[in-house]
Amino acid sequence: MATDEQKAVDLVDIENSEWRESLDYVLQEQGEERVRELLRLLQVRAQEQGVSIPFTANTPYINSIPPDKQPVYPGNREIERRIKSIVRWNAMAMVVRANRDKAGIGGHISTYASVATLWEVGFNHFWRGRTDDFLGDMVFFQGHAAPGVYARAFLEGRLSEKDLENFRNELAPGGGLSSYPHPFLMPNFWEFPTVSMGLSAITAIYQARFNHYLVDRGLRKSSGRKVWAMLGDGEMDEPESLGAITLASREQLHNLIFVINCNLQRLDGPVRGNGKIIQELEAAFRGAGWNVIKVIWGDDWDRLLEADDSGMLVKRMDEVLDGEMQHFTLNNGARIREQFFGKYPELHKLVENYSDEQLGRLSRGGHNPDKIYAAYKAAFEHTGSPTVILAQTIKGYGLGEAGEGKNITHSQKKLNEDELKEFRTRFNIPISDDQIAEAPFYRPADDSPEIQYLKERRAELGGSIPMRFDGSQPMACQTDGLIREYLDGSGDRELATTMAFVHLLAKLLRDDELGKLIVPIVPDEARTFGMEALFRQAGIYSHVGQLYEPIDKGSLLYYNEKKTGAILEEGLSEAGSMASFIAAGTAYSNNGVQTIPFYTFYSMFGFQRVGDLIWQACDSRARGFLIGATSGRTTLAGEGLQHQDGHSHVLAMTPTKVKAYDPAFAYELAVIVHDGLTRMYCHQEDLIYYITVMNETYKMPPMPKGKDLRDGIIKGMYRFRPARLKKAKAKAHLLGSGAILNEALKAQDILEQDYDVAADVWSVTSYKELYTDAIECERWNLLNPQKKAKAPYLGKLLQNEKGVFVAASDYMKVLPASVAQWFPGPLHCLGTDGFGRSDCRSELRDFFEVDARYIVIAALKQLADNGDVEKDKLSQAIKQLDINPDKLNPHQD
Ligand SMILES: Cc1ncc(C[n+]2csc(CCOP(=O)(O)OP(=O)(O)O)c2C)c(N)n1
Ligand SMILES: [Mg+2]
Repeated sequence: MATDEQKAVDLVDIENSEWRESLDYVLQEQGEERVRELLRLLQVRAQEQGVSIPFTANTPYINSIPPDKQPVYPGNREIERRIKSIVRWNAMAMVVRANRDKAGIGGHISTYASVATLWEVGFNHFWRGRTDDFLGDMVFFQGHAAPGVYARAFLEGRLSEKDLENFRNELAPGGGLSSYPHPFLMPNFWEFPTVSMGLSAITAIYQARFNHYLVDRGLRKSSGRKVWAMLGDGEMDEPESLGAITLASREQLHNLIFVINCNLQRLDGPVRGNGKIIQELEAAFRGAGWNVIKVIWGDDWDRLLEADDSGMLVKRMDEVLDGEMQHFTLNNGARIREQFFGKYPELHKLVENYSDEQLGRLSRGGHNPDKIYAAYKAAFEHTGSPTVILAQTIKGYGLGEAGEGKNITHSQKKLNEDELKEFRTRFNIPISDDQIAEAPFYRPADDSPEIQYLKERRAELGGSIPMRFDGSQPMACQTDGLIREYLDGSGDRELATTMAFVHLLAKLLRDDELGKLIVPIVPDEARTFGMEALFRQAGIYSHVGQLYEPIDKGSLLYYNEKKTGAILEEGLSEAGSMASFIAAGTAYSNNGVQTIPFYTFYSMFGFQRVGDLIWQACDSRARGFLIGATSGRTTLAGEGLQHQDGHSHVLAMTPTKVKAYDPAFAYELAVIVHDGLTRMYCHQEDLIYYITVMNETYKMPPMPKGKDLRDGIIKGMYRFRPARLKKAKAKAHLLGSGAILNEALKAQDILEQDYDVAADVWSVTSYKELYTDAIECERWNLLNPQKKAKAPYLGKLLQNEKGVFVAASDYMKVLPASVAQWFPGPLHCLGTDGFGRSDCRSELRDFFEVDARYIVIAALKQLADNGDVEKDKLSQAIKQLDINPDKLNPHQD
């Protein structure tokens, strides 16, 4: 006899199945939209009755595309499987062999092992190469799975066996393959550097947006190209990975597809052992407005889901933790039965006719070509928003005991003979037992079905990828006229170098030739830099134009958004702005359009905040101008510790492709920008110009007459104002940079008028240039002792100079100190080491000891040390100049 309780349970079951059947019926008779409408009505009804429905951004832990919605797979599955197996083998063998020959050389096996199917479906059916009339898709490959890309290029005949042998052996005779995707190292192969985790996602988003920008600005035709970012699940923890996803949906980037390889593991262990990374990412992306497609289970699970009337299978799928899933690898059927299905009697029964072996073979969606193809096709065809595909895979798939699904798998680089045999047998590679220990590479003959098929597929899709193009055309170098006016100075008008820069940028934007190529980028700081005049002139880019009337429409400088706008106003995102800089700076290669980015930012939030993206920009061979505005630790008054930049020029020393300048005057700035345009866009050099500009206003002098100083400005130093005192008892040289050059000029007056010391004032525009030139000469001299020694520019410039040297800048002392050894006499460095303070310029310059008074006493000190002036003079000067020797030490206090 059924108890009351049992009756209630039965009733619930009946009710459940009635509701389900009704839904199935409506779906069948009236379609999806009607189902959605009814669910919406039910939700409203429930809410009206006070039933609160908990928020969930998640869908059940099953595939988003049901089996009956899967398209027919268009390829030859059997041959594709063979090709994939061979690529797997060679990718693994590359790493094993590299580490056998050179212990500790590194490389990764397990990541490619997990993504192989995801990538092969892309290679065979989706990713289009560049042709004469199509730019090709942009594919960002997960960096440490690079061996798989090399292994495929080997089958295509693009790489030789020798190349593969020299994986991670780049300095071998004839060169080798770089560890990861680096356009700097393999400029004809890799397009996107991806191995600084997190940067792929954000740079891919901005590349996708920049593709729209170019079309909207009329710089190229719409092409339908897609941007595919192949990412890792662990990688999604980086803030840059998720940091820009709302931009992608806001901008409706349906040209963007993320594929996240959810092997549930990162380097040390599970990504979310106690949770579910796929569900977590689904919620984040759905919440951000993306189209989310989950590819979790392989097709053998479809039959189980179909057979399960209890709903318990989905329940179990929903609750199983990623940490548990790691146990459910191949050969682990008994455990799967016990721990996955065994939890509920209904499920245990569901698989009672399955052998352990069958359970072990139940596959994940990310290893199933049908499921992947269906997801890719849906993503390809989706409109209105970007798509993310969350594909579940097994890390180290196929490695068996050597590492499949194990926590150590990420770092597994060696396979012993038995493990190699197991791998070979599993993937059916024709290598005999007596050869196996060598782990030879395997490439079927050119006329084999595999190679033929692979080549046909790539030919059909427009050719090999990845392939980096460098089709940019040198531009005409007619920019002289653009800078002429700045060489004459500002007369009585007081200007800051920032204002001069904005003026120059406006002028470039108006230029008939260059204007259309200029891409001003700014992270919500345009007004700070006085750039708002550009809003009206150039427009702020918005794909949809301006859908509202701006509040300041009546004013001259209103917030003018438009579809053809040139300015990328990135909001408060320096990382996003840098990603835009990379997109614009590499458009010459990726888009066949030589756009010229000018990214203007608070200099404090440049190198130290987005240094890795700047590093990546160099690897990407990006070209453009980085403008560090409001720079200088004492020149930016008021803002204090976290804003005052006295070190970006030190950080700018690090990436070799960055040229760094700290100009004092408008003409210097103009000459430097002109040089940048000439070298990057006329001569096609892969360089980035970092120029700091400041907000202190003063009269901009004309470029001194008599001799063209442009060469000195570019090389880093020239004499700006020679001593006027002809007969003096001592000589000093005062070096100044940026706004601090004015302090050197004041010091010159004081020294000459009050201390009978003649002083030359030099403008140092770039310590980095001086340093780079000097170390180049030194290196050459070291290696060529028989030849005539080369003298560094600095040495030549100062060879006839006598006296002492004092350098002062708004940056750290280490900057001038870096070139001290090439001076003909002692160099005293003044600079702004220490944390900034909120105060006025004069107080700050006293605090940091960089004003004219300190320059004077630094010169007198050295002259006193040399015996050229009496020691008393120095003590007198300290008093006369009102310097407090007991003041706070800016470096320590
Ligand atoms: C910024 C950064 N930090 C650390 C690393 C080192 N690293 C390389 S791969 C990796 C784990 C990646 O895990 P996941 O994204 O899940 O990729 P999988 O190998 O599992 O596919 C780490 C920590 C890196 N390359 N970049
Ligand atoms: Mg992972």
